[in-house]
Amino acid sequence: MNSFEKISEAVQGGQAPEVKQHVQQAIDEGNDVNDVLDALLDGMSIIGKKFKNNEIFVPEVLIAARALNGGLDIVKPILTKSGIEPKGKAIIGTVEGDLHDIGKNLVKMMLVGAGLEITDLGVDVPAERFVEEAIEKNVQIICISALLTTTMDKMKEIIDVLENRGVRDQFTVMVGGAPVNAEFAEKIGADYYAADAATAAEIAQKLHQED
Ligand code: B12
Repeated sequence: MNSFEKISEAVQGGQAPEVKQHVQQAIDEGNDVNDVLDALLDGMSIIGKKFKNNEIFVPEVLIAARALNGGLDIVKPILTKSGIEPKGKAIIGTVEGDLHDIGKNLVKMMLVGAGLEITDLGVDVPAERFVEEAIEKNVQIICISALLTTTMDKMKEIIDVLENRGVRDQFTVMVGGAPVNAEFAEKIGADYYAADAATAAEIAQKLHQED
């Protein structure tokens, strides 16, 4: 088994110390940190499939998620080491009723790496709070994550609150998460959809070049 396979296996097994050890080893061997990240996500993606097929249940998923986060803690400083002045500000959060935060945290990490200053509102964030924080922190971009088909409509609610308060034009709204796609983003009136964290960072960077 190569280092990447070991990382993926250890995430699937929820073995936090092993994940950290293999991640560190892969980095020390000189592997590209993006490939190490892919190996971590590969483990989680397999867990996702097993969860879907009822082969494993919430506790196993949580243990795998904790192991994944241990590995992410090691790659994070490397991915975010941009050493440049913030190029703009964004807030990010997961919608009300939704507790999934692994993808959100990855997007946050990549945006920090792209040079943005990020305020993380966490999970289960009501629409009003997204808007209040965006205004108070004077951000340019509002990033919204949803992982459940039952919560993705909360994204529309945030856009409605922005419109009702007459501030919709002040912000760029970017949405993402497994059930979300470009068509849904357009339907609810979001400005951008990104399928993954790297694309989200590319979009954010482009937006600032246009300023
Ligand atoms: C881990 C997990 C959990 C963990 C969450 C731990 C945590 N701290 O996040 C726990 C065990 C708590 C959990 C609970 C539940 N879960 Co869950 N969970 C998952 C699982 C297996 C993986 C999600 C994940 O982290 N993926 C890895 C990350 C990296 O990927 P990602 O989140 O998609 O993020 C990427 C992109 O989507 C994008 N992105 C994400 N956010 C954003 C935001 C922006 C702005 C942008 C641009 C991009 C972007 O970039 C990310 C990185 O590239 C998925 C299965 C799956 N395949 O998605 C189910 C899944 C999402 N869960 C599901 C369900 C049903 C539940 C529960 C209802 C189960 C239950 N019966 O209790 C609860 C709901 C709890 C709640 N209220 O939120 C279903 C949802 C089905 C649906 N259609 O709605 C899924 C799809 C599993 C399934 N197939 O049945 N879950």
